Amino acid sequence: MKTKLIKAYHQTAGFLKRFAKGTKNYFKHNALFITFVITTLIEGSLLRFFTVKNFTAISPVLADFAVILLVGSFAYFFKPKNRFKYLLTWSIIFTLVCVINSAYYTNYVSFTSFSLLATSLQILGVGDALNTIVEVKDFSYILGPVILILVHLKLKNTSYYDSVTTKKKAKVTFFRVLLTCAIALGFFMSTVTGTDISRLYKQWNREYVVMKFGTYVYQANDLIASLKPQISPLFGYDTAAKEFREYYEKYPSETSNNEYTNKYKGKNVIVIHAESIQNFLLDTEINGQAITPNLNRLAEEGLYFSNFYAQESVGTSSDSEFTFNTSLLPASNGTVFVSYWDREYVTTPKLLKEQNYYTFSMHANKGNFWNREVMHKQLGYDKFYNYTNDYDIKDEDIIGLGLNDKSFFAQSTEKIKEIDAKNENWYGVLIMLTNHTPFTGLEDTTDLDLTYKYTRTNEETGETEEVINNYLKDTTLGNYFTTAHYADEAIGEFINELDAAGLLDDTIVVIYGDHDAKIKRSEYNRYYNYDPETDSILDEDDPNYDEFTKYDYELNRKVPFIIWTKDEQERKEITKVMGMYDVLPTLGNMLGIHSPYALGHDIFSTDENFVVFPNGNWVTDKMYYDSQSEEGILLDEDTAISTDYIEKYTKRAEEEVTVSNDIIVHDLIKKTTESEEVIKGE
Ligand code: GP9
Ligand code: MN
Repeated sequence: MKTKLIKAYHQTAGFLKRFAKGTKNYFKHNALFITFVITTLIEGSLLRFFTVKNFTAISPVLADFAVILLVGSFAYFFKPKNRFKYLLTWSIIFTLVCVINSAYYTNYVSFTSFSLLATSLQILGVGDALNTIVEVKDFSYILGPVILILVHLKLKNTSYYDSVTTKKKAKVTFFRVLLTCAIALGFFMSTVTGTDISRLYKQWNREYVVMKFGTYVYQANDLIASLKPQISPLFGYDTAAKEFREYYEKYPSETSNNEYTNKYKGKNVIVIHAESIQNFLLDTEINGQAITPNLNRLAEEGLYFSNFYAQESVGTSSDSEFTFNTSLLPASNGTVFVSYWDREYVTTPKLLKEQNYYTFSMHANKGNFWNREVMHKQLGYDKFYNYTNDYDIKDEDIIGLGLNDKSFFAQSTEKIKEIDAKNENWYGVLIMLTNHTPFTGLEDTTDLDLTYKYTRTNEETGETEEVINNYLKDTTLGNYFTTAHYADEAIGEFINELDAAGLLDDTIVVIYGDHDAKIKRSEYNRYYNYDPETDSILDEDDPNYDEFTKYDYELNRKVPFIIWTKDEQERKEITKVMGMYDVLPTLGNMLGIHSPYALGHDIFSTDENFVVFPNGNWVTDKMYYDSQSEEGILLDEDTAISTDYIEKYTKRAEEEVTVSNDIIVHDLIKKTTESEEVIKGE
């Protein structure tokens, strides 16, 4: 018995010794590979640390680990000397993924997509906006390749590259790495649920995908998803068409009958697409001066929808134009204007054309920006007036991306006069531009005082003195107030010009903010927690400190929506929650048009409205729900919310995002109409 025990002891000790030696040897001969794995793994976790914050979760680490091992394993097919080049190439690729996503998240609170490459020219067009979005932390990932290079240089000075492994041994190591990869993958897969797989497939809940599948699986999956515009119409059509039919059977888009039905039928329509105008501006005064006095007046006199959200995705302005005119949501990958412009959509201009309206759009940026020249035709505008062909541009009139709003409106009024003379009815959308990120160029000309003035007693002299702090001056938020103030003045002047030209008599004016200004949360936090004594943000422990939370930020993204007429003033505020996709059903009912494919609702005919965002988040009057983190907040403290309520809207959000994307990708409006015609024998 004793000898048996001794034998077992010796065997175990031998095994442990061999294992330790083997491990030591492995590290000794694979130092470069291990450095590659560790640095790349840390980069992936660091990205989650700076973005979605779940860097301690195990499943994304396992997924990252498996991807890195898989990619890295092929290094063993190279001669030892060339392995460095192979691993460095991949280290740079992984680092780029992290740097770009990190910077992108800083700006858009989401992860980037290959489909944006198609729109990269648009992004370049935004010019110096790029300078403001990159932070030092976004470059921290570069340490990965730097460490790899340093380790390589160190190893080069030793006999490492001469001593490491024979071909046969390399093959064995390759299979060992692959086996480790398979084990990591196995552990990872055991944590994956059906919902996870479905989200990976759909890819619109980007934060969730990164949180669960890690950085590198996300990006690889995104690459596949981004090729979908070319590939996916070939696959999945039958399922999409079936779901499409079922959706509209379950939730038919019905015409409404209420006090506003046909109220503005036959009226001309001017739509003002107010670039980056957020709703809180209307309630904001700086040193007793309103930022948007003209919008305030129009909101007071007209129908003012004060709880209104844009539903844009990466296509920003163009997405809002799309949703406004179609009552569909933006595409889950890429943008409709750039990637899916050739599909058929039911739109406000097209529907009005059936009533003999002349339809047009006007914008003082280049015509090819967001592919508008092509897409506006598809949306049904008879003519798109743009910077390239139709406006007189003097150098001194350029602010930011193009002609300033005041000159744009003045020149547009002349064109509208001509249109009005030639057409019985018309519908025109004017897309503003000056209040565009980075909100610069007007600092020296504004009458808005962004400083903070107060009096205090000088401790030494005992006299009262006035102190002037910069406060919002030279901050992005302050610059935003300045350009928004200018945009508001431009709107005011435009209304006067239209009035003077007699163009308001038979016209309704519709104004919407196209999306929020994408200003960082920290700027708002400072704005709302400003301490004049120290000229900085209050201490978090201060009893007056009131954090501007992530939910405050999301809710503050609201934009104004106003319907105004000169003579028949409604003077009504509608506080029910509403989204951009509710415009076509609501405004359409007033104009006597209807889209059978609208996802939104006529706000005057719904009991409880809800707004779904392209990432699956949703909001009602009772709650804002973040489906990325699966948490929400109550908006009405007096009402209890059940889990059924949350499940109901989360499911509805998924259904809406899916059906909308299917319509876009598979061109379902066109295809199903065609097949119905075939059935009817037309
Ligand atoms: C570009 C303008 C701004 O022409 O509409 O676009 P955005 O950057 O807001 O999408
Ligand atoms: Mn915009």
